[in-house]
Amino acid sequence: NEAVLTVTDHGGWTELTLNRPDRLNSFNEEMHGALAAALDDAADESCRAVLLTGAGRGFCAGQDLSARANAEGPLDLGSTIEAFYNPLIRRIRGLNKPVICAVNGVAAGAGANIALACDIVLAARSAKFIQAFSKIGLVPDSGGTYFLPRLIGDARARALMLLAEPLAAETAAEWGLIWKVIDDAALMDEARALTARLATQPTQGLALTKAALNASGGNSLNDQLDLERDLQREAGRTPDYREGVKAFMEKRTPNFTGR
Ligand code: T3D
Repeated sequence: NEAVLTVTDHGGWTELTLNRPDRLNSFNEEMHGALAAALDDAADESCRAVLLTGAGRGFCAGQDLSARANAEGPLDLGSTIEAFYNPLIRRIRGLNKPVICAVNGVAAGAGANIALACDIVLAARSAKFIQAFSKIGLVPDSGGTYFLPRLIGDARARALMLLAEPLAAETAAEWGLIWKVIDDAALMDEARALTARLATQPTQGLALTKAALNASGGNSLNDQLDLERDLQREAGRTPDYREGVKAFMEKRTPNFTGR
């Protein structure tokens, strides 16, 4: 019985691979549980960056619908959102280090929005993003209605969500939905190199930057300026900030410890 999530410790950073390839890595409760536990483990300071990807030809097709199809009587999907998807998005956004997503193939439903919750999204040239929810009568979840209009504007977000048409990776990058498109064969090498590089950076400063950006969506400029002040105060107290300035003055590469 193969693990539904593969966790690889690369020494300083962790690679998490959704591993239900014959179901396009769609989520069942077991995979939710494994991913939640792995993200909680990744909060440890020994891990300084996380890479999330999928096994096989897809990234993630959202909720595994086979369990839903056999259900008798009305389902309370609100309770599964509350129990699984919302905590997952909060874990990714709240993790105190960068989360990189390598979208290796189709990302549909919650799978698309889980990718968008990550800090830096790379996608294979062949990948597609599908807000599949409307096709089965559901509402986009996992933060999609928050992230999508902010990333690409309301007009594009609305059409994607109402039509459920696939968005090609290249268009996604042109529109600012994701960071970069990479040739399929090079995706994982590039994603790993990027994650490994981030794991050598001033982790606390990156975590505080992430906190500032997370808050930006709902803050006024005044509130955001106050927050930047508070976070900068914290960043200024870190050993990595000291090291960064010292290395700059000494014209050498800084040796950050993540503290
Ligand atoms: O229920 C709740 O808790 C509420 C939460 C909701 C969150 C959600 O994510 S709702 C949205 C759920 N996801 C979808 O609606 C997407 C369903 N999948 C697709 O539309 C297509 O599979 C794709 C467009 C993603 C890919 O199409 P294609 O043609 O490349 O592959 P395929 O042939 O459709 O899929 C390959 C296999 O994976 C296939 O199984 P088979 O025929 O080989 O035995 C297919 O049934 C299976 N699969 C794909 N997605 C799912 C799935 N099985 C279960 N659940 C899936 N979501």
